[in-house]
Amino acid sequence: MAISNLQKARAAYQPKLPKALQGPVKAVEGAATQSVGNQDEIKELFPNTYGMPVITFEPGEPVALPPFNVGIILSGGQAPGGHNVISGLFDGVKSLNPANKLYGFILGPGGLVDHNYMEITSEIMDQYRNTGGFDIIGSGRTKLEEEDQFEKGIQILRELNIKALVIIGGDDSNTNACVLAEYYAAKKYGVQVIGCPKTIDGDLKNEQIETSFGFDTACKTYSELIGNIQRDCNSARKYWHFIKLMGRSASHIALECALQCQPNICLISEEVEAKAMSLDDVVTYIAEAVSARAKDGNNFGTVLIPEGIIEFIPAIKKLIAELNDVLATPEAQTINNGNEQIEFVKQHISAGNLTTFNSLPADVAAQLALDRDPHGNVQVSLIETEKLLSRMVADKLAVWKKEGKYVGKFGSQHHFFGYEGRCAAPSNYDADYCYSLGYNASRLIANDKTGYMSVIKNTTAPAAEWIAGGVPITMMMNLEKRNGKMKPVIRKALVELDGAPFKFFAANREKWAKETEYVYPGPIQYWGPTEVCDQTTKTLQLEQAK
Ligand code: FBP
Repeated sequence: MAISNLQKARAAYQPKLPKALQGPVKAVEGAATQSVGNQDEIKELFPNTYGMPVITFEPGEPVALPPFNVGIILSGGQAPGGHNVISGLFDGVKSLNPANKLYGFILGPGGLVDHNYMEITSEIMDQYRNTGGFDIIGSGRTKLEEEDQFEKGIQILRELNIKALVIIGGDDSNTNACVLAEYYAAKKYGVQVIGCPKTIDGDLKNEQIETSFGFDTACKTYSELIGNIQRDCNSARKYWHFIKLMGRSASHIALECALQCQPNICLISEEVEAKAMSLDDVVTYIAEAVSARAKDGNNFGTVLIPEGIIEFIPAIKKLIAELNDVLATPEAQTINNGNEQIEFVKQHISAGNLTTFNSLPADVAAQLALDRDPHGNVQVSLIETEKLLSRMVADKLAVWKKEGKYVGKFGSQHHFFGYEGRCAAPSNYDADYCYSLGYNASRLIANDKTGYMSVIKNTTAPAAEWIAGGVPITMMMNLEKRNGKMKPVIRKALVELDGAPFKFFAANREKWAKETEYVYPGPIQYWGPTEVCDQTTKTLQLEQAK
């Protein structure tokens, strides 16, 4: 494989580990846990894995273990640092016994079901250390939820003599990991399942999980690009740039990029919902800021748009909820033509929702009525909200111009940053965090844990002071409607409007809207002063500020 000089230099980087993981460990158990919601129902659904204690690792005595094998799956969207979770796990299992083997299932959970796997040897592993991407074994979005899939899985796990399976994924994939752990525990199959918190979206976090990996690097990559655009914008002074940012539901990415770049406008979906804003309210909000800047002669600016915003506009949210139910009916499942599907939903939704549906531009309405991803989510990355909003803002400004209320010139450019950041080479933070998550997973396995997520805490401190351990996945669950049925799922962490990151943004945004106070963060740095290279996200820093 041909590699760049940066990749060569990066391959030599030895990620840092928390002190507790630098030698043999002992597992210290906390109190019994409860799920975040629907406790009776979750307890009944997960009788073997409910209520387990939080685990913290502390330095312990060496224990000789017989050799064992481990399987690993990368699930869902790519996130920077996935290869480091695997290298941490690889080094962790080898440190317990050099005869231990690590098998990777190819192209996501489907690889387990289809028995498609490879052994990850040290020669293979060394080519991927500290690199971005998931290409070592690939990823996929197959949903693991049927008994038949679990049974096919156990066949290959037994054949390869695998003691534990590590699933690296977001909230949906870790929900599946939890269901699989329970199933194997109930059947007494003797295979453990451990989860790892991944997603650039940053929405798999809670009291126990500080951040999902990849969020740091992805936001820094987008912020570099936004900063470059802002510099262009401030140089040419002729365009408004509408920049959509990934993050299927939560607006963590948009908020973090706003904190880093100080754009003129950043929409936060959670606020749009809380204020019950309509699409027209959102458009008016942007148009007013454009108009105010035009009065100062500034016919340029930046608008950050979280990709999931459309789902948070209350009327559209209501429409999507009904569309989800309609699309989950057996009758809808038999339709495989886009136009027929749109006609079908139009005939089956309530009058109120039909009015909302018909009021949307045809391309947006069509996307909402088309197929969901395997986890039942609207594929928001396919909806061109940046173009929709700029078109609507232009229309509004044209009306205001006629009325003499707007004096400027409005030219727009559109961008969508998502795939640009998901496979970036991990920042030092993600390189260390991910390696620690993987290494830590090997210790959870060695301690015979199942149904746990690998967690590393206190990560705004130097890596040596990070706290390693495990959290029962059932603790994060509640019941939510998916594909028309109530299902146990991990509760998604949305932006908290009373949280420190949003409050900081809200306290500054009026100034940023009017003035041109752009920050240009520049590219991720790997070598140099620690304040340049090793700082994590502003979100985490604000959340953890004492
Ligand atoms: P995960 O939650 O699986 O990590 O994926 C998140 C994400 O990157 C979203 O930001 C985006 O909406 C979606 O994946 C895009 O999905 P796809 O990779 O299937 O195009």
